[in-house]
Amino acid sequence: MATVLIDAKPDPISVDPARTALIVIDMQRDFLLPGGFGESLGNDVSLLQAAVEPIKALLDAARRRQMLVIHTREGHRPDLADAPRAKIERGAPSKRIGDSGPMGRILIRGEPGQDIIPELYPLPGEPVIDKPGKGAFYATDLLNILRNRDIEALIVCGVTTEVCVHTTVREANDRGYRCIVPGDCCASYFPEFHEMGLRMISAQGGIFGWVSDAGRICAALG
Ligand code: C5J
Repeated sequence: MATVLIDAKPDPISVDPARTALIVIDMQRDFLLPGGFGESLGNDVSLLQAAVEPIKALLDAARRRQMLVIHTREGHRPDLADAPRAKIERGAPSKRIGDSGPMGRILIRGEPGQDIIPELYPLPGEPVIDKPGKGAFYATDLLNILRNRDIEALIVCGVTTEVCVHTTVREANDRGYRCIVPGDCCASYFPEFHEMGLRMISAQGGIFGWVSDAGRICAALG
């Protein structure tokens, strides 16, 4: 086992890259580009662009180390059978899940808007998890994939910090995974939620994870 030491808060953390997966959460057009789900909820989607370049660097480093790289996409069946009514009807968006927009039907699997942005597109062989909820473990086969690869630590990044990244890290922590969150590889429509979301993870001795950044993780992975 060749471990590497990643500088992080609250303490440096040692991981074996062969037993560590990089999970990139929901870097989809629907959240990052105008005309998608994020904008339909009244958000300034340009704020999420900050995470793209740091994630690219992290993807390069993880792929060089032949680590398991997993991508997730939030989205629903075209017939909306897996979309709770409470989710579809929540708030008063100008466009709702399933409605037609400039990138196809909003947050529907198979539509251009639901797919991952070209800059961070998965390579062949990298699992893509389609998830109906905010957490990547809910109603997906993520846990099976991690167990079959003997993964014990996760690097979790993507958007948004306080929603799908947080939910996934909390789910993973409860399942026994040590989670490292590179703060600059996450973003939110609410900068203050991003800041507080990261602080929540590493507070209290790392109550449900560690916080680092792309530079430190890439330096450790070499
Ligand atoms: C949201 C997500 N914010 N990917 N989804 O609804 O964080």
